[in-house]
Amino acid sequence: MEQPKVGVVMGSDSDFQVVKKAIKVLKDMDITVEARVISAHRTPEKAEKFAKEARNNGFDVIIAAAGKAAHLPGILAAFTTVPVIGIPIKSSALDGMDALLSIAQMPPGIPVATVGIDGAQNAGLLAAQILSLKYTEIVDKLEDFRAAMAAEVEKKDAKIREEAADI
Ligand code: RP5
Repeated sequence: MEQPKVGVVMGSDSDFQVVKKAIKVLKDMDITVEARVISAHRTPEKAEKFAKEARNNGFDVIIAAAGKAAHLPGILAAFTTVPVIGIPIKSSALDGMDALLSIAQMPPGIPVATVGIDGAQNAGLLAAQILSLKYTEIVDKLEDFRAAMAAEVEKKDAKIREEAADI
């Protein structure tokens, strides 16, 4: 039976602390993750090979994280029609704005779905939502995630109402 599988590629191991949040959300939903360090600039041939083989290697979605002149998501997207989600990493003097614009401002024809700066959890969730079209067992997991999130907000609401009443 086919398994949902996401490639989580980062430009450097220094991106890993942020990228972990995408991996966690995917693993919590029983989605197979292959995590890799591949640099668009330092190992361009490897980036090309990974992207060209992605569909045959069973990847349904690719998440690509990079900081600074963040060309990794765009380069991967150029070599595959598997959907690519880019995570701009806050790793430079420009606080991630450089990466955000490098990832979001793709030319027409080669889209990269871009989440916010360091928005790794949303990248994982968006990948899961895309996968849920093909693997419908993920739908319940997405709904459970949202219900848990709403329950947290309800708790916070009750707490703040109590605290505000005491001021
Ligand atoms: C980017 O440059 C990487 O994605 C990382 O965010 C940043 C710094 O890389 P290192 O110098 O820490 O390897 O390519």
